[in-house]
Amino acid sequence: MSTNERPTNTLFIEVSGSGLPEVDGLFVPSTAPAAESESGTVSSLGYWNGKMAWDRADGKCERSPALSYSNSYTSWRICRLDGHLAYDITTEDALPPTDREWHVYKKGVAPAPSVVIHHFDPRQPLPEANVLFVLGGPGSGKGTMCSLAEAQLGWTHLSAGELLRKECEAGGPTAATIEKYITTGEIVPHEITVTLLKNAMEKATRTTGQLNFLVDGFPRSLDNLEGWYDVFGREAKLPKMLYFECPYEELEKRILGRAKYSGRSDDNVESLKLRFDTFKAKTLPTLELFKRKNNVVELDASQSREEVYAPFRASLHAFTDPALAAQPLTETSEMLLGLRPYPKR
Ligand code: UP5
Ligand code: MG
Repeated sequence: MSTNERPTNTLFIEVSGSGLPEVDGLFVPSTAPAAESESGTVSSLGYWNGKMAWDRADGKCERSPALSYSNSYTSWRICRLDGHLAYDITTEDALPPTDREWHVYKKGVAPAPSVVIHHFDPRQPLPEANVLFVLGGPGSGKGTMCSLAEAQLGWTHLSAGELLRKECEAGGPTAATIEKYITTGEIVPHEITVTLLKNAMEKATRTTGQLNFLVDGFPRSLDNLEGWYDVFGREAKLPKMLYFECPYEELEKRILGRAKYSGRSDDNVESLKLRFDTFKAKTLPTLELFKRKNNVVELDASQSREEVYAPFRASLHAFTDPALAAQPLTETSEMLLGLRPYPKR
């Protein structure tokens, strides 16, 4: 592929925690003019040695691009302000690695930095996300279908319950409150949940460029919806709701099946009954509101996984990348659909 056919470099890179102020900061797509590099590769604007390249956003570095690839050393490198090397990492990866430590030229003085790749300029507000709410009784298959949409169709799945459980495990200041509400099947105060959702959405958008979100298990009450409006604004478009209809007997069967391996403190008959009571009292009025606004797609979730997936996938179609929609089922998707066993744990 010639350099002219490469996609435009639109990624932004944030380097932090290096302990070297002259390295920490934002790196933006390079504006260095096309040139022949040390290995003789002719690069186009935004590229160096055939790979994407970045300049310091403050324009202070003597060397441009200040974050670029060296073919001679097969390594990504970050420069100090004077143009000397501060960090490198030997790899042929197409982008600067974010999952491994970089080699430090002043070992013992400076720690390896953390490198975050942003798909949108972190100095600008994010573009508006495309959100769908997915609701239904406990065990109706929300998580399974949203995971399928993520594995197969490129959507980002955010389970409000999962975010709350992770926050609880992390043991932060809200952990005890969350644990109390989850075990009794009640709804966690919306300030906690909406903040977790907003942060997770922003992080996913910035680091993956992803704008299609399935928000699973939220809003579980009219109060939750108020919390959403408080944070995302009343003028923002109200997301559509996909509602999973499933009778209690089937929910109980599924939750007790899952209880054998889930490790969830609320996967038992007692908690399930409390969760179901909360669902009827608090969540169904939310469904009614969305129905009145003509903003719901109802799906019969009591059917087999494949029978639920077909209409679910169809409801996402308008926003799904056509190339992903056309691809054959991935192994993960086959497992989620129950067509292939999970590997033994
Ligand atoms: N399964 C799935 N689909 C199947 C099918 N079609 N046929 C046969 N089996 C099927 O599925 C459950 C089980 O059924 C799995 O074993 C699956 O393989 C099988 P799953 O996809 O996990 O169902 P899901 O609807 O996601 O069930 P979940 O238990 O997660 O729903 P809940 O709504 O109860 O749980 P959530 O995690 O959303 O919330 C937990 C608690 O967190 C709440 O009770 C509440 O206390 C708190 N919470 C809040 O306070 N606020 C929030 O906004 C969110 C949560
Ligand atoms: Mg779930």
